[in-house]
Amino acid sequence: MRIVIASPVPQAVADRAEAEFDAVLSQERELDAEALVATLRSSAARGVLVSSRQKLDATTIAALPETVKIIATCSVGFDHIDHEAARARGIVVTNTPDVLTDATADLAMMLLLCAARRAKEYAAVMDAGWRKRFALNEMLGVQPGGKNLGIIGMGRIGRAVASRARGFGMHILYHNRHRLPDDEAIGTRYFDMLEEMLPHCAFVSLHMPSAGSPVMTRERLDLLPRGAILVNTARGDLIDEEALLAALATGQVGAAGLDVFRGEPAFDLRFRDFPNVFLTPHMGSATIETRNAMGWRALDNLARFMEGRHPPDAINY
Ligand code: 8YV
Repeated sequence: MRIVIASPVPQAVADRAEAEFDAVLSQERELDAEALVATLRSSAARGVLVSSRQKLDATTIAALPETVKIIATCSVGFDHIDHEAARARGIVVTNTPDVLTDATADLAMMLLLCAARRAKEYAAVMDAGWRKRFALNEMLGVQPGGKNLGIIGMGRIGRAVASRARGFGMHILYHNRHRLPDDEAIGTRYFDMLEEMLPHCAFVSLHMPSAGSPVMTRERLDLLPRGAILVNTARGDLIDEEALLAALATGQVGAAGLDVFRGEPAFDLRFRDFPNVFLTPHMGSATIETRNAMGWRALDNLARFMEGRHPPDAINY
């Protein structure tokens, strides 16, 4: 089956694609929507592998040639694809769950610790040459142990973060669409109402899909204990960024670790002005092991489709 790989992928993934498929690769650049449609049209490919950076909105889906029957995204989120428009055209959309859980949870903990322990400020001191030792009461961070971490969205990644946070001695509170069956066993406390959970959370980490509107609004940020620390490795549109900037300016939010932003890769440059905000460029799944596993998983979905079987990670059929 001919496929288009619309984004540069790890070499092992490219090698497998070329071995198992009639693959049209794009190892030098991400194909934008226009180039993607043109390549799919000229190649008459039946499948395409994309990343979360490629936006396949209704207009792009409508422009896809009839030959396209499956879109395999190398991401667990699929808010960059109008999967209902794809379904209306008989196009299956698949994602890559599970394989990026650990990498993303690791980055969430990294951001939590970097925010709590003033990593950006410490790095700036060293970059400037570190000329003076700090006194016992200077440049102090906060310790996660013994503190409450509020997890918003207790899916695979949320649970993996909870497991890591417990290792740091944190107590896990969570808000989710439903209560988990094993709260007692894993020591978590469920809150049906986010507004009831937030006043108890010295730390909050977001792990839910894009909701189309902010979950962390000004009102909810104001419910947090003063100085709370916010982490986001999920989606930028989950936070009212103007409200967060204001909360950071007053100290209501004491620090933040952010990997995702509205309007990526453009992001609100005012976040750079805060020494207590640690920023990363949407790299939750960005490890060698995970990006290979994601590519493998996407190719598995394409291979199953090629064999006439339903892809295991289909999200719209
Ligand atoms: C992607 C992401 O993994 O998986 C997701 O939903 O948010 C991203 O981290 C990455 O952009 C590769 O597509």
